[in-house]
This record gives sequence, structure tokens and C-alpha cells, in this order.
Amino acid sequence: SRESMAEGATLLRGFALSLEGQILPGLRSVIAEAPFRHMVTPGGYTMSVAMTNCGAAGWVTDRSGYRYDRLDPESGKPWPPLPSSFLDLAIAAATEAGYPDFRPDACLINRYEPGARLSLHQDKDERDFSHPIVSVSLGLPATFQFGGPNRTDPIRKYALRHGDVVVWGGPSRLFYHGVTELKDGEHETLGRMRINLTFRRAR
Ligand code: MD5
Ligand code: FE
Repeated sequence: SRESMAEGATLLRGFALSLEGQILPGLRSVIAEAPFRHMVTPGGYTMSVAMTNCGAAGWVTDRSGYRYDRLDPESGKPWPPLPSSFLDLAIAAATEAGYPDFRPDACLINRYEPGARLSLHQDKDERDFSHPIVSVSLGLPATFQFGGPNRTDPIRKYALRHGDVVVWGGPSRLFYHGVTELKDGEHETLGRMRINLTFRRAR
């Protein structure tokens, strides 16, 4: 199903379910090369969400700031390439939402364990905001907070479940958003975690 959350933001419930059999092996191979790690913010806080990347560019944060880097700072090597199943899923979802020309060069992979959260923020480290972001939810359900262009705008909450995909384009590309503390639970294939894949055009 296709549901509009705001101008440019499209929720595709269950869109990734039919591709799960290819996505999960791709995820395992990426994690084997570039394990999840808890990065540090410029302000010195260790993030509760663990992260890794695949693609030509990866999002990183440390005491010096947020940026996209070609290299994994932990290994000194390039991030693993985007698995073809990841690319297929991201392009199919973007096309379904009206962005047939989207070609991601970066996939940030977020791992939420019970208690992990992502506080309200905007995604603005990419070069060109005319490209959408495609977000794929896997594993335990999460409460997603969807605000507006200003931090103080009212927030709507959405439950995002295993297989749901959201395409954020147009005005919503720069809307404030976050994820509330993950509730404990057990997902039949992923166990006690939520994984979110966010596909971006970084450069
Ligand atoms: C997540 N990740 O569920 C979310 C999914 C991140 C992050 O927020 O930065 O890694 S991506 C949500 C998103 C992206 C761009 C715009 C909007 C939401 N939005 O307008 O609400 O782990
Ligand atoms: Fe974000």
C-alpha cells in the first residue's frame, strides 16, 4: 500500500517483505566486513544507535564533526559496496514514490537495541537535497517521530514495522524526525533489534 505522510513523503507498508530473502544475506555480508560500532557525536556523546555503512560513501561522526567518508575509519578501507539487492530495493521504492532517477551512493545502516533512540534531527550532510532518502525498517517495530521544517513544529508518531519503506523527498526531505526508545521484544528473524537502512545520494 502507498500512503502519503506529507508532501513528498510516502509510506510503503511491507514494500521490502518480498525482497527479505535477498536483503538479509546482503546485510550479513556488509556487517562481516564493516561491523556495527557506536560513533561519538561532535559534542562527545556516544550514540545509543550502532551504525555501519555500505556504498561509495559512508556517514560518520566523531569529535571533529559529521561527514561522508569514502573510508571506514575503523578499518581504513573503503566501505563494502552496496549489495545489488539493496540497490534494487532502493530504486524500486523510489520509483514507486515518484523518484525514478534516484541512484544512491550511500547506505547508512542503523542498529537499534532495546533502549536505543535517535533524538530529533534533520539530515543535511548530503550535497543535494533534491535527491530523496529511502528508509527501510527491519526487525522490531519502532515509533517514528515526524515533525516539520522547524524543530518546534508539532510531531506526529508512526509505527514502522518490519518491511516498511519510507521515501522522503520534496519538502519533507529536510523535516525534523527521530525514533523513540526501542521497546524490548523478539523478532522472528532479527531477534532483539531493529535495523534501518537509509539510502542516500551523498555526493
Ligand atoms: C531511522 N534514520 O529510522 C531513521 C530513518 C538517520 C535516521 O533518521 O538519520 O539515520 S531515515 C528518516 C528520515 C530521513 C530524511 C527525512 C526524514 C526522515 N523526514 O523528513 O522525516 O533509523
Ligand atoms: Fe535522520
